[in-house]
Formats: sequence, C-alpha cells, structure tokens
Amino acid sequence: MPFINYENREISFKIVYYGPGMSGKTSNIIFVHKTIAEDKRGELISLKTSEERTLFFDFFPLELGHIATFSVRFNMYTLPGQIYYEASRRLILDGADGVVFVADSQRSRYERNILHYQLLEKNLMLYKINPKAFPIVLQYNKRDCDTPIEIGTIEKQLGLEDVPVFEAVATRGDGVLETIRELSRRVISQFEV
Ligand SMILES: Nc1nc2c(ncn2[C@@H]2O[C@H](COP(=O)(O)OP(=O)(O)OP(=O)(O)O)[C@@H](O)[C@H]2O)c(=O)[nH]1
Ligand SMILES: [Mg+2]
Repeated sequence: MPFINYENREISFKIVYYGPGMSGKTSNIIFVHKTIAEDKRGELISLKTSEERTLFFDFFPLELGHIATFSVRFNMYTLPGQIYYEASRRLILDGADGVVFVADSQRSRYERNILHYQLLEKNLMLYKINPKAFPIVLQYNKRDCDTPIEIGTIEKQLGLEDVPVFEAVATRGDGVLETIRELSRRVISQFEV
C-alpha cells in the first residue's frame, strides 16, 4: 500500500528492481535517474562494494505529477542480487507497491533467473501478498549478448500469465523507460481501483 501524507498532500509508492546478481538492476535505475528532469528527482544514493556490486540498495525519489490534489512520488529502489543477501532483499521488498524483475538474457544465467523469481514470489507471500495479483513487469535485459534466451522461456517455466514483458539493453537505455512506464501505469491503476 502506498504511503499517504495528508499534511503534505503526497502519495508515495515504492518501486523495487529485483533480480539475480549482475542482471542490470542498477544500470536500469541509473538510466531512469539521468533521464528525469533535475527538478523532478532527488539524489541517487548507492550503497555498493568496491567492485560496483550493490551492497544494500540504490535509491532515488521521483516526482510523477498528481492524483487528484495529491502529488505523486515514486521511491525507486534496487536490491542486491548476490545470492547471500536474501535477508536484505526481504527487507527492501517490505512495503513495495510494484516490482520490475530484471532477468539476465545470457543462457548461463537462465537458472538464476528462475531461482530469483521463485524467491521473489516466496518473499511476497511472506508479506501476505499474492504474486499473481501484484504489479510485476518482467524485463529481459542484456538482449545484446550472444544468443540470448528466447522471450517466453521464463514465463513458460514459471507458469506466468498476464505479466508484461519487455526487452532491454539497460546500459544503452533501450527498453528501460518502456518497462518503468508500464509498471507505473499498473501500480497507479491498482491504487485507483
Ligand atoms: N552487455 C550488457 N551489459 C549490461 C547490460 N546491463 C547491465 N550490464 C552490465 O552488467 C554488469 C552488472 O550490471 P548492474 O547494473 O550493476 O547489475 P545489478 O543487477 O545491479 O548487480 P548487483 O547489484 O550485483 O545485483 C555491469 O558491468 C553492467 O555494465 C546490458 O543490457 N548489456
Ligand atoms: Mg546493483
């Protein structure tokens, strides 16, 4: 559920980029951040290791216009994909209103994508959220790699229906805004229902 501040007339949604290690979550958020006009975004904060891996999270706030007389703010987070940071992932997912699942299109990462998607579903259920009724967008990132996995393989393996799918090359920004636009639309329309 979004956080509603009646005094400041502000609605805050929490968006989380989820996915296996090195799939391109931070690259997504960096591109979104640099694309947004300066007066609409806050500083991008990254807590990372010396090897540029996300240690805890990346975060920035984004002003997105209005719903009725309330200003809308999206708090954008990525989480660490390395397998041993499961406790951090669970913590960052708490209170999320929508998730971009960033999958890695390299064949060698296929199993990792499946595992992390299953962990996402498990973690949502821990928070009493039904993953099938929750705004999730699936992004196949790294489409520029050699012989990327075919679109549809992850959905088929996991029995996903009605999950919007986007192809991306996050380092170039291809598909990044399309992905977040669709998720924003879903998050806001679910709130308005
Ligand atoms: N070729 C290619 N490289 C990419 C793409 N997206 C990200 N990368 C590279 O993949 C590496 C990992 O990207 P990050 O954005 O840091 O990945 P992450 O998912 O945040 O990784 P963790 O924080 O460790 O979970 C970096 O070297 C990026 O430059 C892409 O679409 N194509
Ligand atoms: Mg990262």
